[in-house]
Order: sequence, then C-alpha cells, then structure tokens
Amino acid sequence: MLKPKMTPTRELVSLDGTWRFDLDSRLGQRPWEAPLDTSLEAAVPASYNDLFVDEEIRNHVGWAYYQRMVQVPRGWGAERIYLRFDAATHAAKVYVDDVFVGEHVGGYTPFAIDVTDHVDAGQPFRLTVAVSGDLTNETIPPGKIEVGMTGRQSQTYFHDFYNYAGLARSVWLCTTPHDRIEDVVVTTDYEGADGAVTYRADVAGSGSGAVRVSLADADGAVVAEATGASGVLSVTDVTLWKPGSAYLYDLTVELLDGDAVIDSYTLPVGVRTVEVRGTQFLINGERFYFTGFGKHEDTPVRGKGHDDAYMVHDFHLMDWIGANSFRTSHYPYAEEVLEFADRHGIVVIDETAAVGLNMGVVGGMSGTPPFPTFSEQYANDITQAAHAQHIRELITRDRNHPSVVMWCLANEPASNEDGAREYFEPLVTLARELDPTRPMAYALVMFATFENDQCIDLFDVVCMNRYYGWYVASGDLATAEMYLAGDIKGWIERTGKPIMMTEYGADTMEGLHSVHTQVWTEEYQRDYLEMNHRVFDRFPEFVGEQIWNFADFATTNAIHRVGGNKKGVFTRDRRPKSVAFDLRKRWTGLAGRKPGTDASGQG
Ligand code: BDP
Repeated sequence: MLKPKMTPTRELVSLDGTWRFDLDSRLGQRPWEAPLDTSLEAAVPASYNDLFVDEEIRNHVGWAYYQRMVQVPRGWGAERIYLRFDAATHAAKVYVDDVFVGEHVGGYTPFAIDVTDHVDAGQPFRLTVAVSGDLTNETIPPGKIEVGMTGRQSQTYFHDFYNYAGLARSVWLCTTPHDRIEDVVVTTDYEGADGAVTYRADVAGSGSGAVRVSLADADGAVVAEATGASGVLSVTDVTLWKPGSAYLYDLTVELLDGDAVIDSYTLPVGVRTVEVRGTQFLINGERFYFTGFGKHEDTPVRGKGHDDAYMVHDFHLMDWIGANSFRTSHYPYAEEVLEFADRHGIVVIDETAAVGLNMGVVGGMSGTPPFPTFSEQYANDITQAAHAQHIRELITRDRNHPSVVMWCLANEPASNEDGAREYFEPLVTLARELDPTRPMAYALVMFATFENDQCIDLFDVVCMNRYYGWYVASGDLATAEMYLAGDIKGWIERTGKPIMMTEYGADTMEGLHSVHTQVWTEEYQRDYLEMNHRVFDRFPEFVGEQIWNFADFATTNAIHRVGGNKKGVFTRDRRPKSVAFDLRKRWTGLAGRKPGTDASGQG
C-alpha cells in the first residue's frame, strides 16, 4: 500500500489535532449520527489511555468514539477521495455523516477507505471513528476478556507491554486521480558496479494508461528510464545503500494518457542485497553484525502515539551508542520510522504483532501450558487467518524499505508445542510468496530449546530471547554463563544457521547501586550484559546482539514490574543508565563487524 503523499497529481490534508472523544458506555445508541455528546477531546495521534485522569477510560473494554468535522477542499471535484488511517489500534469502524463507510482489524497497519461517493468537494462532513482495543484469542496479538466478581469486563493478555488503544498514528484525507497507480513493488540487486532495480507498478481504474518510470540519483540526475508496468532498470556505477551509509535513489512512476501525466508517485529506493549463507548474515555480500535493541513505541502521555521528536531523538541516541539496528518488537512501527531508517542507514528487523501465541507463559517459570497453545481454545484456524492477514499487510506495506532486512513473523510463540509446525508452515509459505528476497525468523522463547523446538528448519536465522542471569539463575552470573554457552552451542550444532540474540536484559532501577551483586542495580545490568557479550564473542556463528530494551516502557500492573518494565538502557524519558556508556565503548566504531574481528570477519 502506497503511503499518501503530495505529488503533482495527488493532494492530502492532515486530520491530526484534537477530536471529540468518549466511550461507548457513556454515549447513546448510534453516536455517529449526531455530534458526540461529550466535552472530552482526544489528541490524534496518541493512544487515548493516558490522556485523561480517568481509570474507566484507561482500562476501557469496548468501543471508544472519535469525531471531528472535515472540510473537503473545493478543488477536489474531479478526484478520487479517500480516508487513510496510518493505524487504529486494534480495530476500527468508520462513518461519514450517518453512513458506515468501512472497517479494519489490526492495530498497527494502515487502511484506506474510498469516500468519493460520500463527500462533496467544498463541503464539510462529520467523520466518526469507533476504535476498539479489545483482544481475544482470535485477534493478533491475542488476549482474553473476562467478567470478574465485580461484574466488570477486564482485558488480560499474554505480553507485558501496556495494551494502548486509539488513533496512535496520523489520519489523512487524500486524493488520487480515478485512473491511478495503486502500488509499486521494487527489488534490487547488483553485479560489480551495475545495479538493477526490478519494479512492478499496479494500476487501477479504467486500466488504459501506459506506465513510464525513471530513476534519479541523490542529486536529481536521471540515471535510468523505462516504459511498461514492470521491468528492470539498470544503474551503471551504482551507489549501494549500506548500513551506516544510506544512499537513496528516487523512482518516479507515471501513468500516462498519451503524453499527459495522469498520475505520478515517487518512491525512495535503496539498492542493496540481503542473504543468509551458511552461518553468515550478509548485506551486499558482506558479513553484518547487528548491534542494537528491541524497542517499543512507547512514551509518556502519548502511549503508542507516533511522535517525530521522540523518533528523531531515539535515532540519535542509537547513533550515539553505536547501535546499527533494531527490531520493531512487538508490532509494525509507524512508516515514518522506517523511512527515517532508510535515510540514515539503520537496519531493521520488522516484526508482526503476533506476540503471546504461547500458553506456556501462563505457566510461569515452569512453562507448562494450562491447555495446548495450538488448539480450538486458543490459537485456532481463525487466529491463524488473522495472523496471515497481518503478515500480508506488514509485508505489502514495508517491502520497499531498504532498511528492512528480515521479517520476524512472531515473538516467542510456543514453537516447542505440538501444532506449532502446522500453524507456522503455511504462514512462512505465504511470507515467502509475498517477499522471496528477505530472510525470515521468529524470536525464540526460552521454553523452546534446541531439543524440543518444532519450527526452526522453516526459518533462516535463529533469533534467541534469553534471560540467563535474570529470570533463570537470577543474580548468579557464573551459572547463567554456563547455561547460555550451552544453549547457544546446542542451537549451532542443531541448525548450522546464523544465530543472534534478539532479547537479553535485566530490569534496572536508575540510581540504585550496590557494592554487592544485586539484581535491579545499575552494576548488575552492566555485569549481566558483560557476561552475555563474553559468551557471544566466543561463537563465530553469532551474528548479532539486540538488548531488551532500548528504553523502559509501560506495562500492565504486575508485582514484578516497578513502574513498568525497567530493562531499558535508557529510562522512559530517554536518560542513559550507566550501562549506556559501557555499551557505547563496545559498539562504536564497529561498523557492522563482530566485536574482536577485522573487516573480513576474522577474529
Ligand atoms: C520477553 C518478551 C518481552 C518482555 C520480556 C521481559 O518477549 O516482550 O518484555 O520478556 O520480561 O519474554 O522483560
């Protein structure tokens, strides 16, 4: 799906700002048919939960209504007009005046609704959006709604981060011509100094126009041209997109009627390759070592609301500390984030919202599920279909980003349980059909061992989430070190695939110190990470380290969460804990090389 933007043939109006807001339980029947009877206003983009001082709103189960008036520009009479929601978490129903115009399920991918027949150029309309943050075993991510002793509904779920809901990303009113470019797909390759950009333009409307494409370099000079809805553009003396050294071309796709340009859209393109060969992860044929973090979209007050200021600051903190990559744990992030990574050469592991497909986590440290994860009761055919739809929407949104080097199809699923393989095999097939160029992974839960995991051979890279020295062997780093080394060795022997750590971390209360080995102190976070790194550096098959987490983040109420998850290297307001300075020493200057190795990857 193309991100809306201004082009010579397209316009858009931002609908961000404050909208009328209230909960379904406080509004009458069919609230979209009149101005919402409320004095509340919610900021868009932002999750609604932390905006107000109101527990009922914060923990609401059910629909919440957003509403505003929208003025359609008067020059739009001949255009196709659509609404574009960058995200509505987790489900939305949209009304124009009294009329229901469309809906979407899935909280982190965009959707568009054609409203050409419902609005008039030069006239205002009332836009109402109902948003639901509810999670059940048939949504991705899954959750459970229960009615407790008080008679109130409450939402539980199988991940620790707070289930923020609402219009957390921008909303737009946009135009395209009726005959239009609907989508563009590019893949890139190179041989020696010659680059190749393979493109396909999907056209919608009457279907009669011809397609013309041109590729311009960063100075705006056209370096290749072609006609036809698909083809290959050759780029002599290509400048590659590299981690830490981004270079983007601009691909302009035009739909023509004779000589007249009916539609025009420009897409940034980075030429690079990604490949897994043996135990190596290669970008442009060179061994790449991931340094960085699992992150969250999470800030005070906004919740999961996208914020350009935090985005820019987070990228600069990553640069300062020497991080060359991050994982979009545990859901697709705002498109602005991927565009920024494209422009600045940061490498992204792009993850679906499938977190919590694991009944084992309910069993605590025993990992014993109360009932099988892959069963009618929990992850069933409907869940799998929802997961497939998420994969479709993620890959079709993000496949043109050079920064994205791998898809992560799930976080910590019960890949050790029966039924996991049957559940995942068709999803991997689907993902590979949608994108045959990028490696696939899932982040492995600690209960899924090299002895009992049932899925790893379907995937390309072993991504381990491991907490030795925290949840296992808490406070005993000597024992933790032995467990960790044995675990990594086991995976190497079993798979012969590249291995990386996608999560390891220790909750740390900033300002807490001790001369003794004490969990939660800043010294323990340092010693814990040092121990992990000592082990990683022993294994040539090890291709990366992403610490859990970049910053502290909001969680549900839980007795082991003191004001949220505190495994951040930065606090929630982005102040460094002391370990940040140690990491900076380890990571800066590596330029994608494994610590202790030279440019050829030799130790
Ligand atoms: C892992 C999860 C992550 C949690 C982390 C933790 O993947 O979402 O936040 O544990 O407990 O299992 O800190």
